[in-house]
Amino acid sequence: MSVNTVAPWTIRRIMELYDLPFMDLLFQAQTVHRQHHPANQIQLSSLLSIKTGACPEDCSYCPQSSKYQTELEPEPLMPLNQVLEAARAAQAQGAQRFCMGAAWRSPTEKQLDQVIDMVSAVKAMGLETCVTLGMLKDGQAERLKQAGLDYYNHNLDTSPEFYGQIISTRTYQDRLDTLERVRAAGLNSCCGGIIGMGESRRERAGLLAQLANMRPYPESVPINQLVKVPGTPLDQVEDLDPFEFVRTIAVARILMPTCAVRLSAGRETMDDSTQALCFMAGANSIFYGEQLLTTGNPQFVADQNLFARLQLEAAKTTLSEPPLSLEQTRPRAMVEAL
Ligand code: SAM
Ligand code: DTB
Ligand code: SF4
Repeated sequence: MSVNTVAPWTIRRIMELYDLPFMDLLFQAQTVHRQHHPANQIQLSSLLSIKTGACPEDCSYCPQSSKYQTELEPEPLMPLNQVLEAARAAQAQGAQRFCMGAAWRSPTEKQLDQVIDMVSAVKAMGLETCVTLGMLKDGQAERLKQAGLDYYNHNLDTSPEFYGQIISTRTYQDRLDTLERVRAAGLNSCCGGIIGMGESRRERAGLLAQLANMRPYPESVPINQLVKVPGTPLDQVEDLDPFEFVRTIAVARILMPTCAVRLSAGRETMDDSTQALCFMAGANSIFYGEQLLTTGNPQFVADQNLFARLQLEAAKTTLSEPPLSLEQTRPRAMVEAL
């Protein structure tokens, strides 16, 4: 088969990777990882919720949805000076990217004006910038790009088959349309999902197939473990076997060799050994900071200790490297096996 006519990843091929003996899967993932990334380097992104709660969407996992009774106190859009204070604090701790999240279905032009001021000011501090604001309309991604935005985060969350059990207020196609706008504006795409919502392994494979078959696939792929928040419809869902989460990281690494795979939400309840296995499986990015958007994340000092014990270090910025095409990035042996 010619490398120029690469077939999409099929669910069957992805399931074959998932089904490998655990050690074989990790070995393969770490081998792919080392062909494309410096060993032992982890990218550090810090998160800030710039507008919290009272969201009209019904995402079943989310404490910020207005449809569910959680303990969260809604907060309006944060003033610029507070955002910059948080960005300075994150930078002082060693964060490389500052990600600002808003609980919106989609921003109005006026809201976007305010976010644009935040993006340019954070960028001017020498931090990489990322925002997640919900669905974008025509022209909005271009405005963000002009303001100096590096990444737009918009997750597919799960497979198309399982999606209807999780969200009813926006469609899978709505998400793909926003991701298209992000790409067309020349922004880097940050797109991943949530594992442990009661989906099957086949549905996890379905999410990874969607991500890996994008052309090009996202530069940044956050793999979140569900944070179970009391009051949300998923707060009683059964715990996922940690090895299944590690397998998901490994398969993501093999399918998308050049992307940053982010070990995202869920680290607060994950033991150090599981995190180390995730790094072995090819995770090379984390959310660094004591808060995600509304829920907790490990203390700075805990992460600094973990890095010291594992001899991991903060990565150099990856922004100067242009994304490779799918054909360039899929290892030849895998292409031939398809
Ligand atoms: N409101 C915007 C949107 O959904 O497009 C942006 C913010 S939203 C909170 C960003 C992402 O956070 C979601 O797509 C989801 O993947 C993740 N997320 C939210 N709640 C979570 C939870 N309880 N556990 C894990 N990930 C979660
Ligand atoms: C992503 O994939 N995970 C982050 C970020 N992108 C915006 C959000 C995780 C949120 C976890 C629940 C909370 O703290 O509200
Ligand atoms: Fe709103 Fe985003 Fe939460 Fe969905 S995930 S309820 S869109 S804040």
